[in-house]
Amino acid sequence: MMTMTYKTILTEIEGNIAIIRLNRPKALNALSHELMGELVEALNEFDRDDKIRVIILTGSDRAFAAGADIKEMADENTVSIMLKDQFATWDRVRHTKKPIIAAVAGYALGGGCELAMTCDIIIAAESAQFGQPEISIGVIPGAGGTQRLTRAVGKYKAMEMILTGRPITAGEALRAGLVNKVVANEVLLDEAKALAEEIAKKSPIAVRLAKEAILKVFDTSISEGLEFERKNFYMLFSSEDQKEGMKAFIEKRPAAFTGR
Ligand code: DAK
Repeated sequence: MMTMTYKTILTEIEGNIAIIRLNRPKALNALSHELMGELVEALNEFDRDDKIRVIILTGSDRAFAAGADIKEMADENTVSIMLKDQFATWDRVRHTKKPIIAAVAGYALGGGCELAMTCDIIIAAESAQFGQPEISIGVIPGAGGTQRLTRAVGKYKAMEMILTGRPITAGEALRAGLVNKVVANEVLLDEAKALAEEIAKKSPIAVRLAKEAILKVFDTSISEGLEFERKNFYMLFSSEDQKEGMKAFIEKRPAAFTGR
């Protein structure tokens, strides 16, 4: 059953399960402001709907999401990006009360990896690649990557991933504890639905309180880190390397960083 109509996502309901599919194929599902706004609207819609027990968030075979939209960010400065306060939108994802299963195929990079990590369970197709490549465009993760990735895979693996920007495969992600399960590409959504159906059978209130309790573990110490990351992320928009990195990406040429 289809639900509301959106421009950058597709939504569907099957029994007690809502499926949200990110749908900007030409931009590899880059997370534009519009897409994030629609995603949050859909999450709100399903969070309020008593018939829905579990939400699945997925992308295409090629990309879950290749990150925040670099073309939207490239000309931002510290003040403009702060005033847009996109964090308010992103924060809404983590405040969703119902469990969200990310079904990830292809690229889950930058904000895409962060979005998957904000979900509660991650099922990966064999084609999935997880990475935080922000360093290559002159910034750092800005939507929780330094905090959530480190909590998931530990300091050393997180350092390597974030400082080199190099992505890891689905198999490596499984070994590192970043994903729950790796499945063949063709059965990704079926596997996510099977898991969702299992959870949907439990008491919705117990599921809600269990999710809340599990997340509390992170909240007690994650907040300071997120604040710190945010300020540093804003600060990078005063640097020449951010301008150069993003411009070079758009012009499809290697970036020449000066460390200024
Ligand atoms: N943004 C905008 N467009 C993107 C994109 C992105 N992140 N990723 C890909 N595209 C676009 C490409 O520009 C290209 O568009 P056209 O040239 O055709 O118009 C199209 O998607 C296909 O991409 P490619 O031609 O590059 O495809 P390839 O197969 O050759 O390469 C790739 C795929 C995923 C390796 C490559 O596209 C790539 O490196 N993409 C960028 C990956 C990346 O650096 N991601 C991190 C972005 S920074 C925040 C919240 C979150 C964030 C920041 C702030 N707040 C709440 C304030 C997060 C930041 C990031 O994610």
